[in-house]
Amino acid sequence: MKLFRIPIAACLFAALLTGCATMPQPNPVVTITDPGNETGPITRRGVCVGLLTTADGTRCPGADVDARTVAGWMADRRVALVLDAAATVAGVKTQILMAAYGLMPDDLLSVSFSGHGTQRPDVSGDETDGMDEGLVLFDDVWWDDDMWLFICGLPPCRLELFTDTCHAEGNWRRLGRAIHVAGPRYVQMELDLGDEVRRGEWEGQLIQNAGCREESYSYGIEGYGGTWTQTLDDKRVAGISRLEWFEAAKAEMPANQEPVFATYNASEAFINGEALR
Ligand SMILES: [Ca+2]
Ligand SMILES: [Ca+2]
Repeated sequence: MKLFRIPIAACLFAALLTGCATMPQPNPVVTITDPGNETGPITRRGVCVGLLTTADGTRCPGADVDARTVAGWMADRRVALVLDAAATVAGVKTQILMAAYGLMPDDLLSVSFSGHGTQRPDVSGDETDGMDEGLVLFDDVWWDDDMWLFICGLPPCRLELFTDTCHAEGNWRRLGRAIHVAGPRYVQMELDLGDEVRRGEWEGQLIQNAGCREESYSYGIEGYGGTWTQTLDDKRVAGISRLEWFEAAKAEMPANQEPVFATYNASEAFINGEALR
């Protein structure tokens, strides 16, 4: 979602003016739900991250609602709901690692991020648009390059990302990803930029359900949620496939926010598999 960051120096100055040297921080919140039925044909786990507020006091309208909404889609599995002060870069990585522990290639790990996204000039030469994208977590930004290397360290599984942030399409980067365009099943392969940026390999399968294109903004309303997440929620139908669900929700989106369905090494069975049950 659109980011209006308040410089840390300004926050400290404001704190000194009010005689408050340390700003109060909310307690970390990680709620683990476990229906205890992980004994089906595959194991399913979820991590839902929402940042209504970051350490510098920046608010992201509706991000907390989104995390709870997505967690509600995963009532069949163990879910870690990671909010605000618990959603530091280290905290989010830890929750994903714990959820991924022991997963096998056909198992499903669903991870959602709702909060602000941001950009910086590309530092590694792998961006066709010249900009890195990052998730604004509680204490710092989790940049796309680092996220991809982190993913490469996960056990091979089926990883489903829901990212409702500004610049969401760019939250992870890897050559060879495919963008699925609604309507004709046209698949555009990303440009090959050379061996130098061919770093990081992962044998798992990835689907990203992104709220907007990498150059664009996602929007949300405090107390209601992100436009993309809530539109997906409106289009929830039992038995719908992942790609059908994406396309049904995308058709309802306003013209200023175009969601993206991107994949890496994902099988047709994963892409067209049942999204909800
Ligand atoms: Ca980019
Ligand atoms: Ca990058």
